[in-house]
Amino acid sequence: MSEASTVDDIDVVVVGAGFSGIYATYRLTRMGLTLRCFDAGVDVGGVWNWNRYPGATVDLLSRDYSYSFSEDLQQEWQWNLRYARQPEIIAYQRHVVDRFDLRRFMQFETRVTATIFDEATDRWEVRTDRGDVLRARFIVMACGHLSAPNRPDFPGLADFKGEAYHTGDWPRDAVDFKGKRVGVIGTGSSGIQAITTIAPEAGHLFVFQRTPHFSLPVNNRATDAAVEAEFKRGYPQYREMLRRDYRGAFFMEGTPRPSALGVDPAEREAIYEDLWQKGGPGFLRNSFDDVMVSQEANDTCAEFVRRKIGEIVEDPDVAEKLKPYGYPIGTKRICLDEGYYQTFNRENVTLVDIKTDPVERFTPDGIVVAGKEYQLHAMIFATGYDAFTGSLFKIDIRGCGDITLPEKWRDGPVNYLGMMVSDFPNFFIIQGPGSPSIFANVVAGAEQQVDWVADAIDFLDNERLATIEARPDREQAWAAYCEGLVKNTLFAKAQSWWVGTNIPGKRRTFFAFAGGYQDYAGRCEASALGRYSDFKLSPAHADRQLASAS
Ligand code: NA7
Repeated sequence: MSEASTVDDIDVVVVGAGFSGIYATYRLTRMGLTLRCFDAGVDVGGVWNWNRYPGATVDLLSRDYSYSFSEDLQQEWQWNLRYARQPEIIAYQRHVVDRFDLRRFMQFETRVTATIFDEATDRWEVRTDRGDVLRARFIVMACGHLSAPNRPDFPGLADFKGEAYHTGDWPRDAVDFKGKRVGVIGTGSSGIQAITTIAPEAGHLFVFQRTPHFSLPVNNRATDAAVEAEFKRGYPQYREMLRRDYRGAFFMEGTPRPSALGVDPAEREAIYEDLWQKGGPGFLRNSFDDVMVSQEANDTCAEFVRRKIGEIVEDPDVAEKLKPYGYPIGTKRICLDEGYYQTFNRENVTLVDIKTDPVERFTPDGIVVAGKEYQLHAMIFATGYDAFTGSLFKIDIRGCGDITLPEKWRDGPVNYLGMMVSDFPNFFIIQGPGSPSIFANVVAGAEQQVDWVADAIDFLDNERLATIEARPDREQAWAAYCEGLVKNTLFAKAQSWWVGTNIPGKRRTFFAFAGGYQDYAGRCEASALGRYSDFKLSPAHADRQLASAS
């Protein structure tokens, strides 16, 4: 450990200035704690700062995907779109940071490279790529579960002379695709949004598809000022309702029936049709309770969407290639779109199947599939992320006994309450494995987790304790509980970043807590009410030594 006398000694280091980091900065500085927040980006935004690709849009209602901690803030902010696009989300985040004067705690274009725990002083030493060295009592990892782009190593990629972009690391300056031959690899949410938006501009767009995803119409539109004004009168009650929701978000009106198999086919079709027409994220959830539990029920839903694809896409061969088969609908994150399937009716869009014939190689001028070279001016990689652990493992994180986080998690990312890891005292992970994260409204989740962290710090200070840390027995119990939640569902069948199978060699684990936002928040609250007796709590190191000597 460095002994430099110039080292800042503060209470908290927050890593990341996205939704979680912004709220952590607000909440913890309002408690009077000294804090620095670092972010590698040029400004606030977190994943939204890097996801600048054309068409990037949130898949929850904007009014849900926003902070609830300030009534003034939620009353004064006006969303323009029901599902906000990236520039509007960034504008909102900047507004929050400036309104609450948080920028003075933040340092941008600075990547945290190491956080190392010193057992002798109960302090974390934090280092950055700009040469900062700090000591902090607490670390709040708010670095996002989708912020380490997955960049597959295609043969010959280094030879490609055209422009290359990743949706998760998009340039700040606008990219001009006008008249160009553009390729896209990846048809998850990012790919689907980018393809739909870029197709009208590109000269020709080639979509290289490995696995077709299920995509549903989002039915996005401008918000109505009168409707919003009326809605805002009940905002606090609405937030209260969201806190009791499985996903911490409003999934549109609808009362799911118990079973897709318990109604006759015509009625079932009418229910799916109604939800399809309404659009948005409520399609699965508001249809039938058993669609994510029973394969047979799920098949009815998947077949409905496949039929829709067949109706929308004019070329039957293209339609057939776009239809997802072989996995239950909803086990890869459902995509929401604004005319994705219609895009394939355009003359300037070509779908290339890279499942049957994988990419052979890149050449200086393009890409070769099934012996044919597709010449490209630009290639877009919409290939997703090394989710959950990718962003954490980029940092040299060492806990007690110098154990690194990757060593600790060799057999899977075990922790307690999705936030704390044994041997890593005072180290809080926001939106980490074992927390609702992607299974909930991440803004609501960030507020709930950061509030829990704030209360835990407050408790330690009041009780004159130095550290809080997960207990191994509780970690095992939490892992078993999380696993049990998905065991009898179709989610266990997923092949995607939800379980890590998109990254070669990554251990298969279902990363999110699937018991629902309300259940999760209740368990966190119970721990706090129980005075954190389910954690290992320790006095300061010097007091520990005194106690053991006497
Ligand atoms: P996703 O959902 O992980 O999608 C990545 C896409 O890239 C998906 O179609 C993958 O096909 C494809 N992919 C990944 N690696 C390869 C290789 N090596 N070859 C061909 N195709 C590949 O990431 P997104 O960014 O779209 O979405 C992530 C989340 O961000 C999203 O849910 C929102 O919450 C925001 P595959 O399905 O693996 O066959």
